Amino acid sequence: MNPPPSRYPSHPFAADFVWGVATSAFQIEGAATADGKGESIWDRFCRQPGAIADGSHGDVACDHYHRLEADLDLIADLGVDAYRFSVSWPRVQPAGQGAFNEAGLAFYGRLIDGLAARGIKPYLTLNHWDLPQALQDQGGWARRDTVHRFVDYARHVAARLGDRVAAITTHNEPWVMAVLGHESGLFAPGIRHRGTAMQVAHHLLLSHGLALRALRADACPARLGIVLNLSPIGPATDSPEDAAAARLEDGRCVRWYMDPLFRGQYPADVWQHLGADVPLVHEGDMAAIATPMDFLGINYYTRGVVSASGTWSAQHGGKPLTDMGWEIVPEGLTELLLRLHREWRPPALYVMENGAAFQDTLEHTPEGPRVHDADRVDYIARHIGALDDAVAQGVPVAGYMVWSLMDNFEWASGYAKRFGIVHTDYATLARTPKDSYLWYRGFLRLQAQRRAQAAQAQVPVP
Ligand code: IFM
Repeated sequence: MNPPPSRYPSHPFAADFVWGVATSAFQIEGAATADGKGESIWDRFCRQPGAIADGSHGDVACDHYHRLEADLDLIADLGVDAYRFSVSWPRVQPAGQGAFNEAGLAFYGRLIDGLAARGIKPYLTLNHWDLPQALQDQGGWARRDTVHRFVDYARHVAARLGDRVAAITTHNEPWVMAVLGHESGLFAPGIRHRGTAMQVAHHLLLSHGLALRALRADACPARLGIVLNLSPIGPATDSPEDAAAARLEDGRCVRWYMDPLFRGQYPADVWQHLGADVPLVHEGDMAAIATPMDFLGINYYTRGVVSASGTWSAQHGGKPLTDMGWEIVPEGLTELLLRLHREWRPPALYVMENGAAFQDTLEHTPEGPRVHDADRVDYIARHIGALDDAVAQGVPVAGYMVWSLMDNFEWASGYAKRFGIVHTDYATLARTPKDSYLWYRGFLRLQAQRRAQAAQAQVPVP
């Protein structure tokens, strides 16, 4: 299927705008113990009864580790400029400190070289949640020493791979690791303690800043940043109580990360609200966290609606939902990008993840297997339109990546939630490009044509 071009956003994007697709190591690689890989906190967490909705784990996942070449071809056929992936820390440094695992590093070397050979820019994430379990056994991200272990790991990976990637991001979604991992306990390592969560968040931010300083001192040529999951968060009603609740939730989810990264301070209202749960901050920490970045990455999926009687209200104002139960609010992306630009002025912004889970059906037709995921096509098209609206209003957005290349392990939801633009058959591990893949490919071809036309128009007539 090739949807009509009228479905594509009409404005041309800048010639150097980066279009991509994203994944993360634990969600697709599998090969949980292959070639010397160490255990991660997610390997361990999946073994806890009831932790994962369908009782699954990441041992095989999409088996990307053993299907690298075919998956690289899928990425290349899509026509993207960039591929965002993460390095599994326990694959390259099994104990999280000490010896590095050459076989693990070699895998990422092959991945990066394979992308380069296909003309695709690698965007590398150092930490997409899979902390080595050996470090968790010593206290994990709640322990200050883990900050220094991360900096060592970052320096080693950057020294080995940093000259072959376009960008390195330190952490993916520190809020998720801190709050879902250590306050609600829904994600690994499954801790339920707010004070611990706030200390974890501080250590993640600190390790980001110290890693940036170290990589710059090592003359790492890649552009450096972090990726936050952010949403516009508003009140459920006009009541002052709901407004106050929404402001606080915005403080905990957005300002708690943006203020230290761009202003070197935590928001005073949230600090006061936390009482005894505030993190221990050493002298110099805040300046380190605010080390200037080359870009800020954001992941956008939905908005937040908050009421005083219970945060993240269930009232959805009639908006359609994805299979995650998340409201579909493309205009929220425009609003968010405008606010980030207005309030914190990041030097450049990338939408590092955007996409949706829907119940897809794999159909066996005479032409072969097909997945008609019109909902996902619509979701992506409307969000690219919303991004376009922000760009038109002057926000310096430099790139956009669809989450995700293929259906994969969706954390505590297991394999039941499908975010891929490529369908994964978990029985056979066959990949089938969905209509959304074909749509995105068509969109990217149109962008490439426009770029070529623009370049031609600039060539002086002899
Ligand atoms: O699958 C996740 C990803 O790992 C981080 N961002 C949100 C996605 C969808 O839940």
